[in-house]
Formats: sequence, structure tokens, C-alpha cells
Amino acid sequence: MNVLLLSMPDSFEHMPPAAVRMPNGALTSLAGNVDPHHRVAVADLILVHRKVRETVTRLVRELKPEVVGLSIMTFQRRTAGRIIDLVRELQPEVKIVVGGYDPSLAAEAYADMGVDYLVRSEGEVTFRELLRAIEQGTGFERICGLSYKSAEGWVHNPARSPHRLEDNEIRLPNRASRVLKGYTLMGRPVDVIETSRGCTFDCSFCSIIEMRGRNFFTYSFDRVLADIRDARDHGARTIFLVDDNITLNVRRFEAFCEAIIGAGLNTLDYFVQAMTSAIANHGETLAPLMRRAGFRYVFLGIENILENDLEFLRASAKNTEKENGHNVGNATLTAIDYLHRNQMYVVGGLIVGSPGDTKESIEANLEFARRYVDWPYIQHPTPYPRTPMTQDFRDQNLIMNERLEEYDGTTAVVRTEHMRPEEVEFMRWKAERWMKVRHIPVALRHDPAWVLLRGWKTFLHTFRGSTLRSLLGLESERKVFERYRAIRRAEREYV
Ligand code: B12
Ligand code: SF4
Repeated sequence: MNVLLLSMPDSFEHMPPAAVRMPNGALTSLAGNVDPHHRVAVADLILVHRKVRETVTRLVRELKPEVVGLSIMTFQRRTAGRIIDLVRELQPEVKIVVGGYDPSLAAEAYADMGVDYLVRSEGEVTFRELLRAIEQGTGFERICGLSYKSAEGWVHNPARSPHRLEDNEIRLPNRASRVLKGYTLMGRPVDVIETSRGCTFDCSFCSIIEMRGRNFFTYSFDRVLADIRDARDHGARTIFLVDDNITLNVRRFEAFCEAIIGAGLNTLDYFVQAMTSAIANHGETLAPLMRRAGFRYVFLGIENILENDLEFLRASAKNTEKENGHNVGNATLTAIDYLHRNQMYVVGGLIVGSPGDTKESIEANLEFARRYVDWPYIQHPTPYPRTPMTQDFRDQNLIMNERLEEYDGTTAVVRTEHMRPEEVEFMRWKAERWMKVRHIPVALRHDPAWVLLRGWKTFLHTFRGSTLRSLLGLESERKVFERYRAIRRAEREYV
């Protein structure tokens, strides 16, 4: 069968498409795991975010897919709905499958969206079995993890247990199936790989627990190294590790760094997401190894520097430093110090706008970011489907905006007990733009040609809404903020 797999074009503030266009790892993994006689095409629509309608139309006409699959996050649901309508219009008989975080956690929202099948949680085996069942007409009742539309309505089969990843049932991704080009992370071709899936923590804002439970399974290093080589052979020079929490097992992470070095793959740049506690508690040995393996940027889940907020986010445990088995306080500064001493850059993941937040508590976090992080990645708490935090916000009547396309993490959609969402967002937006500017010299040293030829687009993106008048101080920042929000609203109309 001909299968077309699409990821959505919607991006958010910290990932301007001019600088960051990353592949969706789920789709190539699905493509690598269907039976080999299917012809699968993967199209990451972030690569054509200004030409979505034309590209989807062209691909459907050229490839004539019998099955179209969409990978969807919550803030992409509206765009997904429009793409589904477009595909149906172009090819009425096509079977449409949705998967990813939003369909898995809000299946009911897809009941009337023109979808035929919905794959919940991990997709490789479920999707393989689904294609077999469509092709052979054998029925869908036995496919765990699948929801499907029957004559009587939607049927939700029992869940599929998370795969243990230890056998070779989940094969390597199929990168050759990609039909669009232009992946980049600040000028370098980028690809994504996984070494593990899952996490055993339960931060209240994170979707992972409802998605797959609290567990942690790992791929063998041989498989991971083969995956990195494959990404490199397809042109990647930067590798983004999409593991939910690779730092859960620090000894394994250290061994992984050694394996990268041993395999000579440390000529690539690596980008990873990490817990502050793991880096702080093991930084003496871990950080130098990471550097030698080629790690350049580390996204640190700092979340918040104030204990009350950390408690609300249920993120205290993963941000605690230990000495001789005893808690000795917040791990963030120690973690940052280890990374800086080993010439790595800190992408500072902070969340501002929790219920107890005031101007002062938000400012304390912004000031922390100004002083210590190299690239700010500050977000607002966002009530994604079925997270514990969403329930907290609902119980307190603090959700002010139900337009899901604005649930992109940098649009404040909840209020605090003391501040309106726009006030929270304004504070973050105003401070964060200037923090990003400070990273230009670092990027210039690493990728001078890209910064000089293309970097200005990222700069314009960061400062969109500003005018000469505002730069000269003749116009208030509030006015610029309003203009920025209007531009952002218009950008969301991808289809
Ligand atoms: C890596 C990652 C990123 C990377 C993305 C790199 C990339 N292009 O893939 C970066 C850092 C850029 C990123 C950014 C964002 N992310 Co993010 N990210 C993740 C993370 C850590 C892992 C996702 C991943 O690749 N997993 C590996 C793949 C193989 O697994 P998977 O995606 O789940 O796919 C499997 C199944 O879902 C299913 N499946 C998926 N799609 C499809 C499609 C079909 C047809 C089928 C059949 C099956 C299927 O099968 C796949 C294979 O088993 C998750 C989870 C987490 N612990 O935090 C968050 C997560 C997905 N991100 C999230 C969010 C909100 C964002 C942001 C909006 C803001 C933010 N929090 O940073 C931005 C938006 C990005 C953008 N488009 O601009 C949320 C989504 C919540 C939701 N309900 O929508 C998550 C769950 C984190 C959270 N807050 O809980 N993210
Ligand atoms: S540690 Fe990270 S992956 Fe694990 S629950 Fe918390 S935010 Fe999610």
C-alpha cells in the first residue's frame, strides 16, 4: 500500500523555523517498522510551513496514498483537522490514522474529525498490525492500542503495554522515506535519535505518565550507534536525543558517552535534555565525558528556582542535589557550573505562571535566567490533556483560554492567583528576547557563515512586532507586545 505520514507545521516561539526545523522521530520509526512491501513517504510539514496546502495537495496527487497518518500535539489539533479535511477532499476513499500525544490523551476529540483509526501511545507494532488488517481485511478487534470507527461507533481496544525495546522487534527508523528536505538546527543539518523511552518521575505538567505509565526501557548501544551512523550517513551533523529522560540511569548515560567516543562518532554535535539533579550529583565524571562525546547543548529541566513553585510542578525531587545521601538543596547552580566548566551550553527550561506566582517570583526566575543560562527556554504552565496539573488548574478555575492552538507553551493560557495571563506572558516575552541576543557571539564562532547569511532571520523573528519607533523608545513595549501577539495569531493559520 502507499502510505503518507505527516507531522504538523505548527511551531512555537523558541523553535523559529528559520533556525530550527527538526524531523519528527515518530514518523521515521513507524516507516521503519511496517512490512517492507509498503511504500511509505514521510513529510515533516515544518519544512514547508508557509506552503502547507500546496505541499499536501502535491503529495497526495503524486503518491496517491491509501493510508495517510498524522502525528499531532495538542496545540496542532486545529491544523490537523484542516489537513484531514483537505486530504479527504483530495482523496475521499483514503483511510486516515492519527497518533501521537494529542490523539492518545484526548481520543474523544477526534471522534468527529473525519478520522478512521487512532493509535494510542507507542505506534510501531500497532501501526504495522493495522496496515496488515486493512490490507487483508482481517478485522481490527485484536489490535491492542487501536481505536477504530465501526458501524456502531468508535471502538477502543485494550491498551498496548509499553514495548521493552530489548529484542529487535522495533527496527531502526527509515530515513530514506523522507520526501522533504531542509532539516536544520542553527545552520547544521540535524536528526533525532532515541536511546530509551519513558520516565519514572511524575512531574505534574508532563504528559508522559498518562501516555505510557512510569517505566524506563532502553535500546542496546549497538542499535543506538547504528542509528547515529544512519543519521550521519543521511547528512546529519547535529544529533538531538529525544529520550524522555536519558539521565534516569546515569551510569548507562556515561557508558553511552564512552560508546560514542569509542565508535568515533564524537565528531558530531549532540543536544540532550537532562535533569539538574543527575548533572549536579554526577557532574564530576559525567560532564567531562559528555563534552568528550560531543555534547554541546544541554536542555536542563530547571522548571523553577523557587521551592513553592517546584512543589506545585511536582519537580522538587528531580531538582535536588545530594551529598553523602542527604539532600542539600536545589541542584540547578551546581549542574550549570559543571556544564559551563566543560564548555557546554545550558538551554534553561523554566516554567513561570504557576498559581502562586507574583510579579516578584516571576522576576526572580527571569533574573536567574539572565544570569546563568545561555539560551532561555521559558514557558508557561499549559494544561495539556490528562496531566495532573490540568486538573489542578481546573479545580482552581484558573484556565482562561480554551483555544488549543494557543497551547504552545509560550502563550500564557492560565492565570495565577495574582496576575492575568497576559501580564505573565508580557513579563516573559519582554525579558527573553534580549537574553537570546546574548548568544549570537557563541553561534557566530561555531557557524559564522550561517549566522551572517541567515541568522538575521532568527533575529527578526525574535523581535517581530518591534519597529524603528519602538527601538528608539518612542513607542511603549505594551504596544509592541500587542503587535507581536497579532503576528503570532496570524502565523498560526498554516492551512
Ligand atoms: C523530543 C521532544 C521535543 C523536541 C522535538 C524534536 C522533534 N522534532 O521530534 C523539541 C524539544 C523540539 C520539542 C518541542 C516541543 N514540545 Co516536545 N517533547 C519531546 C519529547 C521529550 C519526546 C518526543 C519524542 O520524539 N519521542 C520519541 C517518539 C518516537 O515517540 P512519540 O513522539 O511519542 O511517538 C510515538 C507515539 O506517540 C506514536 N505516534 C506518534 N505520532 C504518530 C502518528 C501516527 C500516524 C501513528 C500511528 C502513531 C504515532 O508512535 C510513535 C512511536 O512509538 C516529548 C515527551 C516528554 N517526555 O516530554 C515532549 C512532548 C511531546 N513535547 C510537548 C510539547 C508541548 C512541546 C512544545 C509545544 C513546547 C515544549 N514543551 O517544549 C514544543 C513544540 C515543538 C514545535 N513543533 O515547535 C508535549 C506534548 C503535549 C501534548 N499533549 O501535546 C510533550 C509530551 C512534553 C510534555 N509537555 O508533556 N519537543
Ligand atoms: S522528569 Fe522529565 S520526562 Fe520525567 S516526568 Fe518530569 S518532565 Fe516528564
